[in-house]
Amino acid sequence: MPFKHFFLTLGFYFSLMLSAFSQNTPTLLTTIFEVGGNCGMCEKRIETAALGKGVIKADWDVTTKKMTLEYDAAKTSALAVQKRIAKAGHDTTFVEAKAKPYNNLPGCCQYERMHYIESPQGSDNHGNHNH
Ligand SMILES: [Cu+2]
Repeated sequence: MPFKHFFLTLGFYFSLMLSAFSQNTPTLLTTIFEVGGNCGMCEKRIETAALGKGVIKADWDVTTKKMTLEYDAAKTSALAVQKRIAKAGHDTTFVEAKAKPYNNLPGCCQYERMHYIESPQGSDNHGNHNH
C-alpha cells in the first residue's frame, strides 16, 4: 500500500514540523516598569541602555516615567534590562542605581531617587537564571 503509506508519512512529517514550529515561536512579551529620570537626555540614555540582545522596543516616557519594553523572553529578561538601565544611573522598579553612576549624571538629569521598600535587587532573584 505505497499510497496509504505516503499519507501516513506525510502526516508524520507534518506533526514534526508543527512541533518544531511551536518550539521556535519567539516568546515576545511586553512589560511596563518605572524608571527614574527628568528630561529628553535621560530618555535617550535610558532607552540606549535598555536596548540589547532580545530587546525589540524600549520606549520611556518623560511625563509618566514609565518604560514600555518589548522583548523576547527566550533571549533576555526584564530584570536584565533593568540592571543595564541602573548601571547607566537610573533607578528602575526592581533595580536601584548605585551612587556612582547616579552622581556622574549631568546636574539636570539628577532626578529624585526612587524609594524602595526592601532590597529591590533581591526581590526578583527567583526569576534570575544563570545568564
Ligand atoms: Cu536628563
